[in-house]
Amino acid sequence: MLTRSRELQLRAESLLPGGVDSPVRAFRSVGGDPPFVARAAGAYLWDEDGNRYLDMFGSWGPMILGHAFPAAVEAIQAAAARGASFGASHAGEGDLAELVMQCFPSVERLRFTSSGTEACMSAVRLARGFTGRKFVVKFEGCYHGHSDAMLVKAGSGVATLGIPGSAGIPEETAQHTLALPYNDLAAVEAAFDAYPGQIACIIVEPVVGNAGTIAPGPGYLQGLRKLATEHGALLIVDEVMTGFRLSLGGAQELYGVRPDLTTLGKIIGGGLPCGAFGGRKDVMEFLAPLGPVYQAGTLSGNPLAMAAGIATLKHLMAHREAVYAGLEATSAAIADGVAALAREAGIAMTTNRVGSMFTWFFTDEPVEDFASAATSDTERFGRFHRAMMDAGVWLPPSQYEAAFVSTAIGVGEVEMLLAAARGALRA
Ligand code: KE4
Repeated sequence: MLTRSRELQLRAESLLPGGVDSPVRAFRSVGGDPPFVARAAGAYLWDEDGNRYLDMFGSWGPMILGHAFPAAVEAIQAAAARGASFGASHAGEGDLAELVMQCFPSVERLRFTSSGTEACMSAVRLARGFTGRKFVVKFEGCYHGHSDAMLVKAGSGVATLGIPGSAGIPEETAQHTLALPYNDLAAVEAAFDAYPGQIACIIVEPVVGNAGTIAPGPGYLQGLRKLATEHGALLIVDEVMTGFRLSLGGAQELYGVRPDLTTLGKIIGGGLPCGAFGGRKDVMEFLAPLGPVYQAGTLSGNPLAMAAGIATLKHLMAHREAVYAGLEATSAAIADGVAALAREAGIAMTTNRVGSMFTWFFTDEPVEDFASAATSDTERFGRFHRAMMDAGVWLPPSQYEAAFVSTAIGVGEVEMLLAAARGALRA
């Protein structure tokens, strides 16, 4: 007797490559069939067979307030009743932009997109247009969406599937992307020496989430800032994952670094399709219709996405202290609790956590870049993941992803997760 999820998986595989609309959802690196989600509320997902799971990936970051957050639901419903999309200016764009700029003082102008990929792709094009330079510096294991220039030694699903990059990207494109080791300032200095006056920008995940969680070393982000300024390149901080997550002002607030451009996504749309890029006014005004850099989108600034983002940010801003202190305490209890269980069981585990994003690496090495992340026993991670799923805890289905904690996760959920992990670590 097939489960309903299995039936739906078989149908999906006859319609969508791998049965999914995004590769990481396919559970390829952890094994087993992905359950099909029927509904979600608070800290939980329910699949089509009525099984309940504690959600530890929150739609890959957006659902920081948990699922079906009442204020967001009401805002989306009200906006839908006024029309789903206009393809014309409306007040919601300015309303959300004002909230974003209150959180990110470095953002003097911004533009909304429908995804983080679009935000990063557009920011890189803008940096190239503003500087007149071709080369882009990124870092191994970092993921900035799936635009051609960014899919060089990328993280997330690219690392999960163990593919070097992606087919379909001409060498002529990839050659202008310099992928360097993360947390290595000397490598960046050498790149500027090798390509004097030719590097348009550095784009960086200020806290890496797409190789699993990796924090910047002391002074690393400040070092990137200094090198970019010295060499006339723009610093793009990709806060698609960290924005509104690590603090209301993301990683740039936490680490005190001021980028030239910031990219945003995930939480900014409260679960609806939304991204944004913004920063220095003089740079952003190179964008059409003011300047020569073209960028556009049918659904950019979509009224429903704006409404969901506004409701989400308003709650985060109104309850800032309680939200981030609560996320810190809950995340520490979960991440450190499982780490302690692994120690007791004599299992090699390195735990990297910044705020409410974290990763348990099945390795005994410190994880400070993609090369060290790749020493992890991904087969062991797969066994752990499957056992946790069986126990009703849905972790991100890849060693090279971050787990995310929502404000809907309370003491009861922490206890349930630790009880599940006690057994799952022995799988
Ligand atoms: P999207 O195009 O998926 O909205 O955003 C791309 C992106 C850009 N920058 C960072 C730092 C990101 O983490 C992402 C997307 N993150 C992945 C999860 N690691 C999305 C999940 C997926 O690909 O299905």
